[in-house]
Amino acid sequence: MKRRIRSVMPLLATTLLLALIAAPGAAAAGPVKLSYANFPPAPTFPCVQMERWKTEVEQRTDGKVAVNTYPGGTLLGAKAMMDGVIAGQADIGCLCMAYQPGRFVLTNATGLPLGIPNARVGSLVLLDLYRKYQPAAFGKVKVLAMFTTAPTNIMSKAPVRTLADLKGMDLRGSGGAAQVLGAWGANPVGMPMPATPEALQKGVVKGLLSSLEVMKDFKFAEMCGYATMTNTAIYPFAVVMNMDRWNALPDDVKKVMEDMVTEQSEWTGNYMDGHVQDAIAWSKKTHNVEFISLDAAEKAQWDAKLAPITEKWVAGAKEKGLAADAILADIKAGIAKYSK
Ligand code: DTR
Repeated sequence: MKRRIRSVMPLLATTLLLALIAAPGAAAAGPVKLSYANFPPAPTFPCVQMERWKTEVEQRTDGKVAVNTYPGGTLLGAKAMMDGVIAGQADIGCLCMAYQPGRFVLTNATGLPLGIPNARVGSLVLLDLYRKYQPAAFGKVKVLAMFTTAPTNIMSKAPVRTLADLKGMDLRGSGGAAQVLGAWGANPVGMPMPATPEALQKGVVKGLLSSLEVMKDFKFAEMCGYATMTNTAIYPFAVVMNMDRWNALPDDVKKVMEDMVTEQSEWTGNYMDGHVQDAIAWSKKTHNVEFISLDAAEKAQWDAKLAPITEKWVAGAKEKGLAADAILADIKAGIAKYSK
């Protein structure tokens, strides 16, 4: 008898093991693990908002979800983000729409010089625009947040006080910001933000057009002694999730994430606006950066040069069958609504 039991033991053990392997869901009752890719370094605002989202989601789902974050392009780089998420190389990814301007034509309209006054307003306007028009560019992913930078300003090694100072200057900017630089007579050099510190160091560019928090987060204040307050076009961002991974989530987890879309977008806008103020104070105090204001007459000249950018976008968007005039009207109405 004993012998017989002993002989079936290995069989039982094997059966049990096979059952465990065949039913990983039942065996591993641990959290759903999600990978979240981001392209810039950890201290920058896209990654700060990523960590905030991770913490909130993990708490609000009572540990049903564990988010592994990958800042600094360690999982997906700036331009590979959207396709990488669609292909499932990362479950979630954060992308800057300006790095692929032809791909996100509709939502990139928020990057036109239309007077978005701050990142909070920009983020809410962008999210509304996305929700209303549901652009095909986001059709293969689940959008978890959309937000914008604060308006952009010139940071440079040499002072820029007039359009003449800007003429032919090699400055870094992507998408809408690159068009703005071109319209002012500078020489726009396109590259994602993480490539910019080296380009500045090597002198490939003499400055950049971006939101000012990068003076602190990328320590550009060490190399750029001047900032010219142009307060122009923002950069739009999106956080997207692989559709199959989204569909496979339990309903209560989906609800937590769904409920966070507007909140996270607005939180990021507010964080950005506050952080820009910190970065300005820090740059003045720590590196004695001079912040140059344009007088009204000079600013009017700069603004006048930007009108053709919007006209060009309207023509291109109409060619693609987009309701360009309505889109611009919605952006302007959204700016008025959220600026109150
Ligand atoms: N200004 C855009 C986007 C941007 C602004 N701040 C950061 C920080 C990290 C990455 C991107 C950005 C840009 O210049 O690319």
